[in-house]
Amino acid sequence: MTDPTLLTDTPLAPADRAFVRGACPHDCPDTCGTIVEVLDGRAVGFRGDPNHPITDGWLCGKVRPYLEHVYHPDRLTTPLRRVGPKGAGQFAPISWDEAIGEIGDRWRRIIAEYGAEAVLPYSYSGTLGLVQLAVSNGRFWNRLGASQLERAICGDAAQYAVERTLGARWAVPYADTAHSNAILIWGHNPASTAPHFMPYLKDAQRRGCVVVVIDPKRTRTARTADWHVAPRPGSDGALALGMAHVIVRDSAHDEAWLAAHTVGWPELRARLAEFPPERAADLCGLPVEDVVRLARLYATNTPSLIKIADGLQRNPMGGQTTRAICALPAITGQYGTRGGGLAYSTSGYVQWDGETVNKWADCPPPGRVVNMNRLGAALLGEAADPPIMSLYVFASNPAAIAPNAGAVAQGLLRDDLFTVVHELFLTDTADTADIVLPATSNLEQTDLHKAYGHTLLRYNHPAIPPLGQSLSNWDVMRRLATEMGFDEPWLQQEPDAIIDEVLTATAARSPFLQGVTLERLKAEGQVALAIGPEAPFADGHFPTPSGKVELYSARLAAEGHDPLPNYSGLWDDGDSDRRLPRRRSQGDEPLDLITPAAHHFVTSSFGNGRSQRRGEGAATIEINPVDAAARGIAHGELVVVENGRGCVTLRAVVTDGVRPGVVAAAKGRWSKHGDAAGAPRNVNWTTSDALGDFAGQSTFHSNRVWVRKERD
Ligand SMILES: Nc1nc2c(c(=O)[nH]1)N[C@H]1C(S)=C(S)[C@@H](COP(=O)(O)OP(=O)(O)OC[C@H]3O[C@@H](n4cnc5c(=O)[nH]c(N)nc54)[C@H](O)[C@@H]3O)O[C@H]1N2
Ligand SMILES: Nc1nc2c(c(=O)[nH]1)N[C@H]1C(S)=C(S)[C@@H](COP(=O)(O)OP(=O)(O)OC[C@H]3O[C@@H](n4cnc5c(=O)[nH]c(N)nc54)[C@H](O)[C@@H]3O)O[C@H]1N2
Ligand SMILES: [Mo]
Repeated sequence: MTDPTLLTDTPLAPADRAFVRGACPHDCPDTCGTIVEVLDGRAVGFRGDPNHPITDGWLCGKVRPYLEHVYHPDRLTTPLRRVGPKGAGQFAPISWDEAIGEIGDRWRRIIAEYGAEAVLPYSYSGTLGLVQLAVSNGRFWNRLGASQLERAICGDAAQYAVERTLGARWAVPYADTAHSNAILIWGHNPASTAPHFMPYLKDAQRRGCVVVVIDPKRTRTARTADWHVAPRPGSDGALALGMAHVIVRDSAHDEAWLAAHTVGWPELRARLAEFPPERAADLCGLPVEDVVRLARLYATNTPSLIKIADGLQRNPMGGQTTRAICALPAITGQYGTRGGGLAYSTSGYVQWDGETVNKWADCPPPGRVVNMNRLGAALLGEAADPPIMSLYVFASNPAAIAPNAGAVAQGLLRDDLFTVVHELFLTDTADTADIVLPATSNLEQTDLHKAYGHTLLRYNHPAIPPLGQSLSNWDVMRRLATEMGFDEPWLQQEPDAIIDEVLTATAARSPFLQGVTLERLKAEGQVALAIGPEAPFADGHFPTPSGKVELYSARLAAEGHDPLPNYSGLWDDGDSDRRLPRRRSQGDEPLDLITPAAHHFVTSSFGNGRSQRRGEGAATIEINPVDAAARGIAHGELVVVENGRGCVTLRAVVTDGVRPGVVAAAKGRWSKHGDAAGAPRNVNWTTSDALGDFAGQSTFHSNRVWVRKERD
């Protein structure tokens, strides 16, 4: 373990205690600076770093009780081998040598028969660190020649859309909201999912900035807004194009800016003719006055900022929806202005040098690609050549978080599938493993974190020794490499050597990393990227092939997509309807089920936390009084939520906080904890594993379900 860094800037620190700087590793744009108080090798305090400008000394409700997570009585401390039937969750402890030896034996046999592509690593966002995620996703698996995982479960359609339109994922910083006169928070719920943005929003509001939230659900953020607009799920593309139509009709657009900085304005302008506000309003299920008012509010209260995240694009039109929204700041000439433009993600400022992270040049050609959203189908035969014979899961809990959970469960229960799960806890996924390996928590490992909501890098010093025999992701990769007989030195590097190597290689081509060194990161806590005070795109240059905002994208055209932002209306994949075996009674129309973030969990992380579970309460579904009455459902009753893919029982919350036709149930519950009727299921037993329009995107929110009283 690296020596804990004693913080000398904590004057009242008792002499026997160490205060160790860290970074919150969880999937959240805020990537907080943390301070761990350590006494005799045990963490006794955990708080937000007052010297971190975004964290500002406070932590969210999810990670405030972090020490409960670290010292949870259910933490795994030794490797385990399955002793009961597949999926029964019965295990016996074994040593690391036995576990690694058994994995090696099984893999050698599988590889001899089927080739290395029969092994699929599955990981996502349990931690977002450079070493424990990015490098652990890459090097060993590439050397092995395993299947590649297409990691498209979260925001890939939006990322792709933003890159195709603007050339880079750069975003207006939180603090620039000080210059905004209007902020449209569109399909995003920062009060839960980016909590450290909220003080900036409140300050802006106090100054008179108008805040609008566009979300089918009245979220915590929507409750704080000046205006909540609740369109139908998936209709946002029509809303954006309808707003653009009004802006042009009002001559509130910026013709000079469009001429200088965009490609395809005449074509888009022609497209806008198809979206008069009446049609947009009809598609969105909104009064036409609201579409007009929203357009005017946006175009006249400049600088006006649009802030989006990923909820809005988890549907079959998510990519084109994002393109339509990206067009609005161009039409009003606001890219490059402070407090205007688009705030999506800052993750594009630095992309770690791919070769150093992955070592492609020293590895066999990349294996075939499996989309993580299709896990169930892939395990059940969609990935046929070769079949997937071994699954290695780390930093993810696919049995709880992947769509179409019934298919995932069926795939995981395949008797001939050899599954290894590296975890802190016996999750839904770990219960289906043949071998379970104990993972360190973030307090027990070294890493470097960059954020997707701001531009500070932060080093995570290990604060305490690993609990029990737990090992970090990278330490397990090192053992697996040795077991498989790989002797490349880059499979055995220490974390600091990796961080140093990746930083140096990335800095060689990224001006934003100038002056950022491992030494500074270790000594200073966070280090800011060298971005300067200007707004993104302030120089009028966009790193697209044309150097302009590509309203018309030749690249998208070449890829077979509509080159202009569009609203196609292609919503449900039809699967849910087609496969529902029965029931059409008592006005029983399907409803659109959206599954947004839970306030107290990070997807399924903390789903077993005592404080977080208490905070989150029962497994519920919000339903509008109109829809509840039509189905004879009273507040607090158990309801069955079902479609052709599966079902889950939830407790009804009858509320006008969701619009008619829409129901909402939070993501992230563990199936093994039981739904509201005690069955081992969660909402993902109903969600779709169809792929979206761009980049293999997940489509969790395009999910038609039937809702009925449990005893009907
Ligand atoms: N507390 C908490 N924080 C988290 C997470 C968590 O699970 N819990 N998850 C983390 C992760 S993995 C991510 S990707 C981010 C996501 O951050 P967000 O995108 O902010 O979170 P979501 O709740 O997924 O989606 C945001 C909102 O989109 C709305 N929505 C759904 N469909 C539509 C639509 O078609 N149109 C519109 N306008 N709105 C729609 C939902 O009602 C929801 O309120 O948050 C991160 N932070
Ligand atoms: N219904 C529905 N489902 C969704 C979504 C939705 O909107 N609706 N959103 C999706 C989105 S946006 C995302 S990003 C995914 C997230 O899905 P996942 O990436 O699977 O994230 P988590 O559910 O947080 O699970 C992470 C697991 O990693 C473990 N872990 C944490 N740190 C480490 C570590 O250092 N090493 C190892 N080996 N394990 C570790 C944790 O204990 C936890 O069990 O979920 C998706 N699921
Ligand atoms: Mo995500």
